[in-house]
Amino acid sequence: MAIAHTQTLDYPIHQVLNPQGELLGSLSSTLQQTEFWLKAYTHLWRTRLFDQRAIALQRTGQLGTYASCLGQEAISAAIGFSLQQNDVFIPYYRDQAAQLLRGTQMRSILQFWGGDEWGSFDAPDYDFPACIPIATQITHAAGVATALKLKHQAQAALSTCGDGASSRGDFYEALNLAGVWHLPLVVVINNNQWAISVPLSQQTACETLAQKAIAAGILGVRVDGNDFFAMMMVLDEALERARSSKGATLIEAVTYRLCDHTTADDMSRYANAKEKEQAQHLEPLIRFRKLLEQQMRWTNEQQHTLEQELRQEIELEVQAYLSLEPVNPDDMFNYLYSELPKDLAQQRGV
Ligand SMILES: Cc1ncc(C[n+]2csc(CCOP(=O)(O)OP(=O)(O)O)c2C)c(N)n1
Ligand SMILES: [Mg+2]
Repeated sequence: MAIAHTQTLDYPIHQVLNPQGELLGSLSSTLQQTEFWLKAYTHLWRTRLFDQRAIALQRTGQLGTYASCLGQEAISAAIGFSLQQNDVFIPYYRDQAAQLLRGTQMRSILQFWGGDEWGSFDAPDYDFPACIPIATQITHAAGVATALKLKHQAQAALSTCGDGASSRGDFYEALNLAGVWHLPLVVVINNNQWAISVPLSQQTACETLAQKAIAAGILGVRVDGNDFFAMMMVLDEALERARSSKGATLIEAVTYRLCDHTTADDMSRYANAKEKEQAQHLEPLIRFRKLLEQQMRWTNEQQHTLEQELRQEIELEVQAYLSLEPVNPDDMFNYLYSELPKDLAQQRGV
């Protein structure tokens, strides 16, 4: 008997708002409200302008390093808007949009990237700091989801990671546990097509990342990560499944990293400029603006005012960050050991 070839797995990409700014399907009652559109659009721009400002701070020597979320804002903003207050958010480092919605201040995000770990601790009680080690946060999230399940609480744990992270053992182990223990967990992959300079095609032979859910026995979904509305709809459903004990969901949000990996990278050395240029046309803020122009007669003047107000809001936070007391470099030796090993004691002595 011949073993059948792997079949093609059909995971359509859910889309509600197309790149022309047209709504393709009906929206839930919350998503229909134009006040909500404005709130969401404002937040997407808040995130983008904050991101730009953070890069400018880094380029002028006022921030250590920074991981931009340019082009990927809709994924994280939708997460922030769809989580309930007592859900647990276990983010990674491109989740500025959701973190801000959860209550983290811009000054704290800057403080963290400025090299001061205290910036990580400005999150609501339930949430975790943004995780830098790749994929370890998914195992933590499975642990959180286990605790929520044992306590019989109608809460969900939601964690995020990149496409590269989905090749790590931690990712598969966490998903496996989520399946076998039927955990209230949602994992969102920000598939931005790159893991630093490694393109997705060199990362995995899987046709989609959503299909990685199959082996874990959980639900997998693929969604246009540049479509804020589709993201909201998929997330609402996945979170509701988690909260009502219906099991875990893996969401692959398809997008493109329109920025360098971090400020320590230069993607022009490895990325195809044409591919990036094409991705530019699909990014989330352009299509949202088209929707507002078509449905709400959004004007250039309104856009200008919005950006000006946001810039003022951001500047206050930047000034608050810049006036923080610098950290004591000795702190990196001070809190790891009760008694400092010899070699570290020597280093501190220098
Ligand atoms: C455990 C671990 N290994 C390696 C690294 C170095 N590293 C930082 S980001 C990154 C690529 C991650 O790519 P992806 O998961 O696609 O996320 P993206 O940065 O594209 O959002 C790597 C390998 C790390 N931070 N942690
Ligand atoms: Mg990536």
